[in-house]
Amino acid sequence: MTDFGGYEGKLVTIERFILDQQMAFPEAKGALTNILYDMALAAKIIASKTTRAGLAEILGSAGEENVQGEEVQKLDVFAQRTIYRLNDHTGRLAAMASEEEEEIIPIPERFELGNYVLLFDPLDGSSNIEMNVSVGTIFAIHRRVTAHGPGTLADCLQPGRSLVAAGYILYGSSTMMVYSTGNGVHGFTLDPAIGEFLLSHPNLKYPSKPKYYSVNQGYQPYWTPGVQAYTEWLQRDTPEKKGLSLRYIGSLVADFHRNLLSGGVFYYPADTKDPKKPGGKLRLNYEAAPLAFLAEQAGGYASDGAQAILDIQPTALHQRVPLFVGNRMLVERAEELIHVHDRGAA
Ligand code: AHM
Ligand code: MG
Repeated sequence: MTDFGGYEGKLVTIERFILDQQMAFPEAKGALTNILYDMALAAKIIASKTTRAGLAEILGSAGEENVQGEEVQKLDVFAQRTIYRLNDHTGRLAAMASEEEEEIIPIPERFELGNYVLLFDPLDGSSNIEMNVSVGTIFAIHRRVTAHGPGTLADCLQPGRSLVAAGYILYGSSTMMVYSTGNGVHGFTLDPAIGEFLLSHPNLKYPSKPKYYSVNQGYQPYWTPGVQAYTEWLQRDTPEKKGLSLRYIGSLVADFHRNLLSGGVFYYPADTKDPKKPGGKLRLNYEAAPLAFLAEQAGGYASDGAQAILDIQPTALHQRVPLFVGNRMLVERAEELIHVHDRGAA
């Protein structure tokens, strides 16, 4: 049974929960709390669009967009602008960075600067939208390291270990926001009737008996021997676990979320398919690191195959990294097998 940690039988909005956490852990200052509120608001606005995604063309051709004088906007661009506009003027951030923008995004000069930087993937898996498959937003919040003035690249290139908060929003059969400020992982489900996120998954932990492995098995011919051996190990009954079933949505937030609830491992390894992408596909700063932060908070672990994702010092804003994330025991096994098979260790 879910342990609601004192909230049993109560309707707890995300605002109330965040405020309670702030009072219990006063080091989580007001500004951080407010950035989380703003992400919850962004989630509602983006969700209201993604659930109408299939209608955009019909409405557009019926002239609705023309009346407004607006063109039908791509949803990932819409998500990008929504998050930016909700956060540019609040005085809480020194800079932002997004998968959609090549360089870091400065705070306009006319607004005050704050002590945090926000990195985000506004709509991950957006190629899935046309097929009505779940997509997600991922965000990561660091305290700035520079003393004053506009935020710099150095403020954004911090290891995941320094994150002060991270989370994701999943636009699925319902909309969920899941976040951590370093005091456990908490999930909220949007009740569209009242427009509020309600606490539905307090203190999430990976179940000890994992069920699923998630990987794009279509790339198997390009995998290294270590990843091949690892996948075979996952499929078999072993002393530690029963053989796992394969589930792969191809939408990182949805795959991560399912494994967090059911137990399992998601991996997007480096492979030999595209020599231009030796680090796999996923991005360190706003995909792998925030999910790694949540995974460790939920009793799991994330690795690039050799070391903890959270310990990697980023060198570029959009750098890619191999990612193995899920139950700790499963991810550590990936490290062992990659070490043995791909690095020539005994
Ligand atoms: P995107 O950032 O361009 O949307 O790509 C990221 C997505 C992830 O959601 C997902 O895990 C991965 O791409 C799937 O890639 P593939 O189709 O190669 O399996
Ligand atoms: Mg992405």
